[in-house]
Amino acid sequence: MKILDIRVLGDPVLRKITTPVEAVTDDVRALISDMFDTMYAAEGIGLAAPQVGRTERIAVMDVEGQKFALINPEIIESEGSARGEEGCLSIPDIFGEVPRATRVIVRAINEKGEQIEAEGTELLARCMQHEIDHLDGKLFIDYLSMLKRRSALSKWEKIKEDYPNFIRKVAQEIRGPHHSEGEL
Ligand code: K1U
Ligand code: ZN
Repeated sequence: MKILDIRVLGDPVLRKITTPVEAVTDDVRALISDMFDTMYAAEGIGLAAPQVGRTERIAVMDVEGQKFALINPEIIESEGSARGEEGCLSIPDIFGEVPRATRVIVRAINEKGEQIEAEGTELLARCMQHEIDHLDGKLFIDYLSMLKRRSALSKWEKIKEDYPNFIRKVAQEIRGPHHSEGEL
């Protein structure tokens, strides 16, 4: 189990466009495993590689038990639109309403190197879009109106002092599919 540092708003890595993964190697699988550990420790429902300082096109998510590691994901179908509140592990304590498609189909490669098509609706669809945005250097605050974005950024100016060098250290907690509550 390895918990990685999370990069927060202001770290240039969050604005980089990621590089497609050419082969699903043991190193890629190790990164995916560390990303899941980090996501569970941070109590998130998703995590993208730039959030842990990496530039590979990889995201993980676990939304109500629907768990995916998506390598080189792309949205191939989307429908509907709904506004919903989002947060981001890289912008702690800031929230905002973002319009997203309510159903998407994502084509990706899984940890075994197989091509998959995953359907997401509601929160899973939202999470898939949020994570794929991270892989394109986009953050949920980019969707806010100028007024709301300004207010979010001015709040962030104070909060960011808690994260020297744009690094968020995540405390190790036991959570996730392999551990039951109360287990040490
Ligand atoms: O990528 C990330 O920063 C993770 C982020 C993903 C996300 C949050 C909300 C909507 C869509 C995608 C989080 O997991 S932040 C944690 C969080 O806000 C949350 C946790 C449980 C249920 C719903 C949201
Ligand atoms: Zn995020």
